[in-house]
Amino acid sequence: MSTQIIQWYPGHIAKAERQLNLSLAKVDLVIEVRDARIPRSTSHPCLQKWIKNKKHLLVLNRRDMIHSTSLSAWDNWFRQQGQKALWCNAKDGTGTKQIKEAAIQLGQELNDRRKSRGMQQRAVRALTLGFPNVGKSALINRLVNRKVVQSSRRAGVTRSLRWVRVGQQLDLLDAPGVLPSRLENQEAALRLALCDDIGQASYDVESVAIRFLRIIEQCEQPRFSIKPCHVLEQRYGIKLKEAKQNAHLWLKSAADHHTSGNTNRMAQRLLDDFRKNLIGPISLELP
Ligand SMILES: Nc1nc2c(ncn2[C@@H]2O[C@H](COP(=O)(O)OP(=O)(O)OP(=O)(O)O)[C@@H](O)[C@H]2O)c(=O)[nH]1
Ligand SMILES: [Mg+2]
Repeated sequence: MSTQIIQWYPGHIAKAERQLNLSLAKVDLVIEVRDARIPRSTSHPCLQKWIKNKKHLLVLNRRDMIHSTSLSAWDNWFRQQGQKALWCNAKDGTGTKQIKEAAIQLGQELNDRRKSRGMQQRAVRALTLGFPNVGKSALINRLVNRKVVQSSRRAGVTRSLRWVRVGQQLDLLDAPGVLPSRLENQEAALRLALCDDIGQASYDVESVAIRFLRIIEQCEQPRFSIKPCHVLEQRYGIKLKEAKQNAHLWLKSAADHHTSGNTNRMAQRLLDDFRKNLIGPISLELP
């Protein structure tokens, strides 16, 4: 991307990072949550520094928002890097049982060590860490099978730390999402904006929608699945050909049809539909 369209680092994120640094001392395990659509862009550069010698679980959430072929490709890639990815859908609960079991298993290992040193056993303390809106709070609610923490569509919902007990063996700490203070790569910033991981105050909705249309044009999906550009065409009745020539033209035509010519509202609708998974599974990053 040639021009910088996305600016951020709101004050509440700086506060979130300070809170995070204080709470890290109190936990044994970091459950890192990333967005399956953008596993690279939701990997925080400070992660290794934060984890140090703590236990670590890597969770890829929103598995329902990508195609199974992309999931397998990423899963293999992580394996090659010596990492095991736990895939889940924190909205309907798929894969969350395995996360709970893995956390408890790591807690057991910690307790075995404590026991061998003559110390009392206790529940493992885990912190959910990740970018805003990746689904950390939704995951916690799934792990306890109750709505105990607030979870909703916009980034920056969780503003303070909150401990949640999951049975006798696991204590979870819900924390606000964190972002790197600087992001040199504007392509990654665009993907974070598309996935609603950064607040809308940081960018111009129309510019982001135009760039999304250009991604859609080139989007290669696995064989037998409908191409996202065809989904767009079916959904909004605007031919792909127009978008191919000019994403601005597509937005204008779609706005004429659906939002009384208001391109800003149309841009918002397009992004909302993507975020609600109405344009089909789209991997914005592949290994
Ligand atoms: N489709 C789908 N939606 C999900 C999934 N996980 C979470 N969501 C939705 O994504 C939205 C954001 O979830 P949150 O749990 O608030 O995300 P968070 O990481 O806690 O966000 P912050 O507190 O802002 O950092 C909610 O509307 C969830 O219902 C998932 O796996 N699939
Ligand atoms: Mg939250």
